[in-house]
Amino acid sequence: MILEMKDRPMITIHCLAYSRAIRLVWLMEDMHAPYKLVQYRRTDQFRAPAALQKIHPLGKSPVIEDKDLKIAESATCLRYLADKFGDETHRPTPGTLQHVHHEELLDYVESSFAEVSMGLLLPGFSGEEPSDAAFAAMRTHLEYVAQNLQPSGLLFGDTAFLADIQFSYLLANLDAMGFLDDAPRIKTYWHDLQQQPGYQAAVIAAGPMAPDLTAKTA
Ligand SMILES: N[C@@H](CCC(=O)N[C@@H](CS)C(=O)NCC(=O)O)C(=O)O
Repeated sequence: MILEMKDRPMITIHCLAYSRAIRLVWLMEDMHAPYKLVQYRRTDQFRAPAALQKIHPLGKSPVIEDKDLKIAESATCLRYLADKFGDETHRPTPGTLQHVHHEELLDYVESSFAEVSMGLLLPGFSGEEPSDAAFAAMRTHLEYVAQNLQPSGLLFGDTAFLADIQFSYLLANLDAMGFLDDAPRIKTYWHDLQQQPGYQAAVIAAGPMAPDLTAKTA
């Protein structure tokens, strides 16, 4: 929902198509928090357009603006937004071991899981076969993620926490390329994430997290 409300803080989300920024839209929708969405198309080479370079020196998405403050890095943005709106429903209680574990998983996604995922996604996007080493590394990480899931649920229950939201973008792209086909528990996890109301609202507002690869080959 894109609202301008007088007495509530207005966050701007700079959102590239098919990008990690859709994670932030999901959280804002879950919190019913007002935000302004500025959308950018990808170039023909599937890169960010030059316009994003004017927003932040790295020229990547997401970037959020809150008055004079600009923040990149989706994990930092998620934490900032949850704190800003006093949200208590997307993280375990502070001071508990669960909370520490949640922070660990939230950081793990971009610090470790993304690199291993990109080992498959980047060759995949160029129509090349990833290396055996890349597949082996992915298997190790997908097993680790599966070990952290509740027996029949998400990471911490049935509703998405920040770490679940953070996983969504990479899982969407891995699944779109068929790289989750041999990982049934992770495939179910991704299926369950897509049933979350915040995910569905985010996709309506900002578009899908992964391009429809079947459309290209049809
Ligand atoms: N670690 C950063 C990654 C940001 C990032 O790489 N964003 C991608 C979109 S998902 C991007 O802007 N790519 C366009 C490009 O590099 O040209 C985060 O979690 O926000």
